[in-house]
Amino acid sequence: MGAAVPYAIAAKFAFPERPVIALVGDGAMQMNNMAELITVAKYWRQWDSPKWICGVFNNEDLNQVTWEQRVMEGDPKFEASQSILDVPYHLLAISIGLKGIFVDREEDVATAWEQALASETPVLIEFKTDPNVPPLPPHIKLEQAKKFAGTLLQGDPDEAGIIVQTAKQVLGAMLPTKK
Ligand SMILES: Cc1ncc(C[n+]2csc(CCOP(=O)(O)OP(=O)(O)O)c2C)c(N)n1
Ligand SMILES: [Mg+2]
Repeated sequence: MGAAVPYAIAAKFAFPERPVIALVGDGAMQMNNMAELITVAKYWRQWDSPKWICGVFNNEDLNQVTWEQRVMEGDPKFEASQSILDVPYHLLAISIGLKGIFVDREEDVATAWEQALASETPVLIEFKTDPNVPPLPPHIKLEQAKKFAGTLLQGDPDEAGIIVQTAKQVLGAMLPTKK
């Protein structure tokens, strides 16, 4: 965590003519990547191409760890350590002279990337994402399923959303999709 924006800046200095894309969680943004956007604002005009994009996934959660705790330990989400502030990352980008795009609808995702890749200024795209979508691996071990079920039985603060999203994923994997 915290490496994506500094690494993307380093990559751009090494290959300024190439597009560079950093994909960052909101927790990692708050850790230190937000501060490094200021470095982008300071130097981007020196780059041969301005194409530098930061995609931020705003789920207001340290989600990987929240799910590790649910599935590996059987512990419900511990809000005091896991929930994080809803920060308007795209507005921060705009306030320091970068382009900021906010996306909270699936149908706007493709247009946002098209705009970002065509931009003459570095861009931050903020994607509002759902922390209750379970990161289900293709093969679930019995132990993981038991811990997950145990978490729900104990009462997770996000239980309703988790059940809906789990059902969607499981059904989505079984039902035929349009090719
Ligand atoms: C420097 C550092 N501190 C802590 C961790 C442990 N860790 C792994 S994922 C994670 C949460 C990440 O949250 P976020 O960036 O919001 O991404 P999300 O999982 O929500 O997509 C943490 C704390 C880490 N990998 N690196
Ligand atoms: Mg997050």
